[in-house]
Parts: sequence; C-alpha cells; structure tokens
Amino acid sequence: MLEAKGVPYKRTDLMPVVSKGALRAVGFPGTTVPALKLDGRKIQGTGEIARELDRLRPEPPELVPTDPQRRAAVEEAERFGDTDLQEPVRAILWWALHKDKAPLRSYSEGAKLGIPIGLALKTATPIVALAARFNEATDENVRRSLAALPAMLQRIDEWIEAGVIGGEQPNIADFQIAPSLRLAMTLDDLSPAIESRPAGQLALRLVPDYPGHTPPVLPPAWLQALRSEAAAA
Ligand SMILES: N[C@@H](CCC(=O)N[C@@H](CS)C(=O)NCC(=O)O)C(=O)O
Repeated sequence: MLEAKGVPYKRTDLMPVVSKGALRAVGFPGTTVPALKLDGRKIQGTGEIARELDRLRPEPPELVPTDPQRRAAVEEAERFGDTDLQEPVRAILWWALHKDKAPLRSYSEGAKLGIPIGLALKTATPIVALAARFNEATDENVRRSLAALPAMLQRIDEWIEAGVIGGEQPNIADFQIAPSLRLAMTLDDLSPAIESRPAGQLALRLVPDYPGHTPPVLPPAWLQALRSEAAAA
C-alpha cells in the first residue's frame, strides 16, 4: 500500500507471537501487525493504514474508493479478506508447521528481524505451539477450513470478474485478499487448486515473491473437496 501511494518506508519484521509484546514495547496500542509509524503517529491494521494513506495522499490511486456504491462492494470484500479468508489460511499453515517445523526456515527468508535467522529459529518450538493455539489450528478447524476454501475461491473469482478487485490499481480489498491467497499457495497441498484460477493469478501478480514453501503434509482425505474443485476448474 505504501508503494502504491509512493510513500517511502523502512520495513521491520517481527517473529510471530513475539510480535504482540514487541509492538506494545514500542508503544503501539494493539497487538497486531501490520503496524506503521507515520509522522510520529502509530497506525495499526491494514484497514486503518489504508484509510490514513488515502487521507495523506488523496490523489489516485484510492485504496478505499470514494464512490459510495463502489466503496460498499470493496469494503465487503475487505471484510471477507480480513476474516473469512485469513483465519482459515492461517489455521491451515500453523497446523502444517506444527506437524513439521522443517519448512519454517523457508518462511524466514529475507526477514528483517534484527537478529540472525538461525538464532530466531532456535525459539521455533514454543512459537509454533503458541501460534497454532492462537490460530485455532486444531484438526477439526483445519478440516472445516479446507472444506470452506472452494466456495471462498469461487467468491474471489466472482469479485475479480465483477471488477471489485483485480483492477490495474489495487485497492484495500486486493491488499487484504491477495496476501492470504499467496500464503495459501506456499503449501503444495493447496496451490494446485488456486494457482491457475483468477484468484491465484491475482495473488501472483500482487505478491510475486512470497517466502516459504511447505511440501505436502495434509491428510489427502481432508483435501478431497478442494481437489475435485480444482479438477473441475
Ligand atoms: N489482516 C489483518 C491482519 C492483522 C492480524 O491479525 N495480524 C496477525 C499476524 S498476520 C497478528 O499480528 N496477530 C497477533 C495478535 O493477534 O495478537 C489486518 O487487517 O491488519
């Protein structure tokens, strides 16, 4: 979003779980990333950041459309990205990493943590266990999440078709949806069902480089709905 608005920035990455305390320590009121310091103010959350950037640089491209009808459609897709889509993708990822921690290093590639990646990875065991707990990465929830994915991918494709997202200038909904899709595509179990459809193409365009790779790890029976959907597509 900062790049779309032409605002120069410096990025810092935080380890999951540790991020909650680290944000408080540097004076942010909440515990979630993304978190931005802008002209001495602290702004937190993708939506807040987008709206503040639009206030700061009102000239196009708009992240949140001003046209009321268009704004309503984009904000509906934004909410979907922030909750319906993001939560299951995170549950699936943390379930996979809890099962096998080996891929974790790949997700840290290029991270600007301020400490060596090898050192950060020494804390992996408790971090993964806590992240799995915070993201409700239980068998039951992951099965439910996988079963819900085909309908969600369909919904995203429809929004692209209708021009709500996927335009030349990405909006707030593009920025909420594409990164979660792209994260899902780092799992070999999920990417075949996503990559060739409009949703997957959008994710690849907006987030061409996303660190991380998880080889197949999910029980095939849990992937049935997703696989038949991919075959039909
Ligand atoms: N899509 C969200 C992401 C916010 C979020 O849930 N961030 C997670 C990491 S992806 C986080 O910081 N979790 C820590 C917590 O919930 O305390 C946004 O709009 O800002």
